[in-house]
Amino acid sequence: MSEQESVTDRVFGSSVERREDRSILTGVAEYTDEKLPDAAHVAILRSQYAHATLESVDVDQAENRDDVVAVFTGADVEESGIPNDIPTAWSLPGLVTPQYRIIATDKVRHTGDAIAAVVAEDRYAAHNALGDIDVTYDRLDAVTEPDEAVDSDVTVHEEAPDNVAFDFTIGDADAVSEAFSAADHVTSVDLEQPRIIPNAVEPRAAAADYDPDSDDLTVWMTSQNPHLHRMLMSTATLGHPEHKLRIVAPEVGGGFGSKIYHYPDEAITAWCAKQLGRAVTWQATRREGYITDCHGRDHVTEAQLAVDTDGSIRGLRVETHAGLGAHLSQFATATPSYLYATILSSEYDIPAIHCRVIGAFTNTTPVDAYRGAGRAEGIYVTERIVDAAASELGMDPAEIRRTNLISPDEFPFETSVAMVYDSGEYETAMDRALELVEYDELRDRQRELRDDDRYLGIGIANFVESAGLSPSKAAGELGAAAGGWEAGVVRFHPSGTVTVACGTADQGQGHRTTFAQVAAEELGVPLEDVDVVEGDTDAVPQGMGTYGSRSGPVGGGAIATSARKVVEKAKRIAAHSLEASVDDVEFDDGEFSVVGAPDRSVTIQEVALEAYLGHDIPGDAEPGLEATSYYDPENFTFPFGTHVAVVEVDPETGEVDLQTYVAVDDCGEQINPMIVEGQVHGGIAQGVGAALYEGAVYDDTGTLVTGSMNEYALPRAHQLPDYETDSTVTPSPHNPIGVKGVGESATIAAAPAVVNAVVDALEPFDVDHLDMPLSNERVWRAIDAATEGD
Ligand code: MCN
Repeated sequence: MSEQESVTDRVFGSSVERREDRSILTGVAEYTDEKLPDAAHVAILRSQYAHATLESVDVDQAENRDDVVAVFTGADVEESGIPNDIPTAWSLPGLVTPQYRIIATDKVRHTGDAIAAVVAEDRYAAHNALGDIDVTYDRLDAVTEPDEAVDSDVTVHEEAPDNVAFDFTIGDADAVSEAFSAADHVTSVDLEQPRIIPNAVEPRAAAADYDPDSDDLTVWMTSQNPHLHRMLMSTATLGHPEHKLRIVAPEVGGGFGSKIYHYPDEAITAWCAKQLGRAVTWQATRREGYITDCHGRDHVTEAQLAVDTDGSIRGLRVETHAGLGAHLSQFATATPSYLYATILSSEYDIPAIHCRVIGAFTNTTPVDAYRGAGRAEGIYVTERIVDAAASELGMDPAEIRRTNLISPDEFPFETSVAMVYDSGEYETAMDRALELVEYDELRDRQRELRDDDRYLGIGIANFVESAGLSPSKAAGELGAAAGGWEAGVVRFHPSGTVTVACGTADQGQGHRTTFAQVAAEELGVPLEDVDVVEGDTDAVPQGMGTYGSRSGPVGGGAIATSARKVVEKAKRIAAHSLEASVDDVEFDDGEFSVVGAPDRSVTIQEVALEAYLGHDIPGDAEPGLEATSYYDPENFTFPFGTHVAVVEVDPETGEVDLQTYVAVDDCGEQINPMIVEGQVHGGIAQGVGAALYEGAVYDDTGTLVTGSMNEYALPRAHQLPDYETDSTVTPSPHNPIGVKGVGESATIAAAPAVVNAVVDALEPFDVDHLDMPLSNERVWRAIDAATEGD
């Protein structure tokens, strides 16, 4: 334990070192693929085509190989009689939900669809045998773009002849029409947000062990939410009794949303283990991950802003075609509807907003939440169109934002898209960001440089994020098949040390550190005396998992609530042994003492021992000292902030040089400022990646052209500047520890900040919008088109 970690004085809020790092950095940490070293290996045959009828699947030759244990097809899975239907976890009115089989039987709808599974003695044998499976396809035309899908002759699912899975609207259309009629000016922007492919360090993996005698099935897997995976595998795909199914997420090398979902692959792996009565393991290759891990974004949007000449925004109208891919992933419905449309107000008081989203099936990898999910897409629309309006009105982008900011005395603030923001000091954060970047000086410099044909651009993005989906009842009324609560257990051991268990599941966020900080602070015990358990359905009673920046506010809230229950009980026991009334006992820094008689005191560790001895506790108290809470927040938390990007664009090459990046974030109380800063750093990289480099490309046949890291451009360290980060602290008034989420904030802010900066740089060329990714070619072509004939 480092010296820093022993600090118990206000451990909440201090930058203690991450406990997780030593084992990760020294290679001691164990990942799924290492869990069953003697297991047989599963390899999965994927479709050669994006859209085809399966005429026949001949596995004889593969089966006859010496090193092959078995080969299974979709027909074998059907015959086994399991439910075999990966479900969506969020229904919408009129939603079309075609069956999503774990191995295809009659038709394949994207190149990631599974056609057969080989089990062999080793990984190479399993992959080699895939080549011996003979599939006869009847190839069909494919559709890949969501806006084209709804007018296409191609039908992905017979249940949805026009490829429309849902048609969602929110907001008051009449009020928006009135706002547009009354406004001085209307700004329109058409924009596309391309697909993002998640790139965790560890590709997805599963390992399964089945004991036919006890019927116990254990699955280790790369999971962001083991309990949800257990429930879905039990009820929807495998039909294995939930209490006989254990899901364990060991070290998970990053997720970014992609490991939330129940994919066919872990069900196939577990099903093979059951069929064979033998341990099996499956590890995705990177290429396999690119065509099967749910992608993010894929929006085609038309937006209009009604605004007066003084910059006051009157209304916003948005219509989006959202790509869902070939199958409905669990949150594919909620992400482009509720998570997207309800954040369109950003930090502004917009009196009328209306949004329509058409969710469309295409012959592509399923689309679901990716870091920033829905909120990133929504904030991008608003922050782009506000900039476009500023440009058309001849206003400074900072000033149009300032004109419309929700002021601190307006909280709780109800937006016109159904959110009630909990707290915010938007102008303070924005002023701080502008001060750090030296905004006024930069504008002067921009003017000077333009005289020398140099093109500096300054991009501002304000944002609000809805973090920690809740409350459960409201989510249920809107169609969710999952709750917004989190379970937290705080258990004293007789010797005075503490185990905390939480239903969240870390993939790199540092929960073992921050959750220990929360418990240590509440209980007044040394940090090193608290251990944190996560990611195992046998060790944690229940849980909802880690996504949507919920673990800090909701998991942390559950742990604090349990710790407070423990302290309450301990106080009664302490009062009993101090022979004082409970009302006369106070608790401070791990010690109970009698008010006015500080020498009459007992430590919480002494009380813990007494609680387990049970010799001298109040008559109505049970022995033991532990508590479990299912904390169900009354609302989301709403982190916010302002990011500013500064770029210089080379007009000869179109190259964008990202020179400066300033981020001011407010995530309420910070459990661990160093971890918060790390989250902001990682988030900026992913937002910059989306703005400048990333973006999946399909050809017309539905083949993923950017199918590996050779073609899909991820941001490299040398392409990112040193970030300047700062924060303000506006606690969430309803969260037990004042915490708001932070895990996605920077990804949400970075893409619009960078795109706004590039478009600002190109103002002299009258370029009013460019779609991501802003590759050199795309930027150069825009400049070239603008200067043609010059
Ligand atoms: N935290 C804090 N103070 C706050 C808020 C949070 O100290 N006011 C701490 C938390 O205790 C936690 C971390 O910051 O250790 C992130 O907290 P939170 O914002 O609650 O987010 P989650 O832990 O729920 O993580 C999910 C979020 C999401 S949605 C994605 S995507 C993402 C992200 O976190 N994926 C990540 N950050 C990631 N970081 C890594 N290393 N790997 C991923 O896959």
